[in-house]
Amino acid sequence: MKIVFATNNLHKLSEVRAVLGDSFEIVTLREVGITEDIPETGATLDENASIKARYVYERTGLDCFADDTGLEVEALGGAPGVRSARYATDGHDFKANNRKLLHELEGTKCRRARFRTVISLIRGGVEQQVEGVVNGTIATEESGYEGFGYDPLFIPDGRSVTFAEMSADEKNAISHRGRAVAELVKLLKG
Ligand code: ITT
Repeated sequence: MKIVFATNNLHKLSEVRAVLGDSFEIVTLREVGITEDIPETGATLDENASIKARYVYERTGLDCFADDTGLEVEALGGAPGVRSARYATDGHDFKANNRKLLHELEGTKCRRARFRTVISLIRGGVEQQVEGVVNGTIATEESGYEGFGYDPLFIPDGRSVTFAEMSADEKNAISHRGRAVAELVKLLKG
């Protein structure tokens, strides 16, 4: 089954490909001729996932899905949340985002956080949403080089290492995106 994944994030693409396996052929934005950044103007993850998926459906008429993900930190009232990509700067500067997060949490005892992924699927013109969540804590310094984004700072509950210290398979087995994609598979196979 062919389906377009509306992302420009190559890390996401490889994580999702690994979970979806061989039964689905993931087509990239570039392969369907969409080279521009899709504007993420929504106020919530749900809205942005929907905006990205609808953009692709309107342009191509193909079955597609989009993921919007945010890191929600309890002591920061849920920030950076929907602004996770542009927390420190206008771009996707992972290093600067992590530095800012550590700075904001300096001296803070409560370091509880969660990653949340919302996926919007459009199939046959009908849209459905699923989500995946993983709870954890924000470390006091970066560790590990795997993954991307806030992974070097996020220690999922039940583990003593960050996502960036895990293999892609280990992260996918418990992560927000792994869980959301498992729900997506249920929709696609249902
Ligand atoms: P697309 O919109 O093209 O899919 P993006 O990088 O803009 O890619 P999001 O808006 O969904 O993706 O993600 C916002 C940011 O959240 C992203 O830039 C990372 O900093 C962070 N993020 C998302 N998923 C993550 C993960 O699995 N691990 C660590 N950080 C993550």
